[in-house]
Amino acid sequence: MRKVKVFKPILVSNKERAAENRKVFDRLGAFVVNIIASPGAGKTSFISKVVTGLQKRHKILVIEGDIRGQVDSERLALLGVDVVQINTQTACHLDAFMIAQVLPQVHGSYDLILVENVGNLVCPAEFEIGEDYKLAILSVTEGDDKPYKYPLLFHLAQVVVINKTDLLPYVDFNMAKARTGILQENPHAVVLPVSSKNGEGYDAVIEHFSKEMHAAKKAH
Ligand SMILES: Nc1nc2c(ncn2[C@@H]2O[C@H](COP(=O)(O)OP(=O)(O)OP(=O)(O)O)[C@@H](O)[C@H]2O)c(=O)[nH]1
Ligand SMILES: [Mg+2]
Repeated sequence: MRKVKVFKPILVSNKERAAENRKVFDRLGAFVVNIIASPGAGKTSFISKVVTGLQKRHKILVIEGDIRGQVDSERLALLGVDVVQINTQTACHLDAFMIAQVLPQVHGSYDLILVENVGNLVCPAEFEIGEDYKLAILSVTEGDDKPYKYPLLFHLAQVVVINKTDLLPYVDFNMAKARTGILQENPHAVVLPVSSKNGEGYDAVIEHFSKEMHAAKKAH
């Protein structure tokens, strides 16, 4: 039997690579958001709304992570935003090494880099990529119990967007229960309910990003 020596745990070396990515992001001048949610929760819809709301005043890049294909990239490129695609083949998450592989394709400067992680509520939370923060999206059709059952993401996410609020009349989603579960994991989380269908709540999202980008620029 052949033995392979593992010198460092994968997550430790990922963390080191994430720190290197961070230096590149800093050189680009970018505020970087790692967007994590279940398949279909509305990551691409959210990114579309944010791009539409901010692209007149800010230079934005989207890094799109999917197991296969470029459906979302093509959808976003129609908005005129720069998009870089990563296909993970089998992996259920983006890691810092995958991000590092595409960074040489990124030129110029960006105010905001939005990373759409692979649709999954669990694995992506475990891997840092060099982001400023993780943003979780929970859609009301998934149920108000998700923060209680999948705690890691809600523990780590600085911002939690509750999407598809236009569907609230049709589903048993208790907003107060969801909010309590999120805040139990992270009392400092910013919770932003939105509808990507009718645009409700996006004024607060755009204001939030504008403030974060401004604060990050001042800090550098
Ligand atoms: N009613 C309603 N539908 C929404 C909303 N946001 C997204 N959708 C729909 O939900 C479906 C999935 O949205 P996407 O934005 O593609 O979701 P995603 O998380 O990017 O999906 P994957 O990339 O496949 O994981 C699409 O049919 C959207 O039109 C919303 O706020 N309200
Ligand atoms: Mg998508």
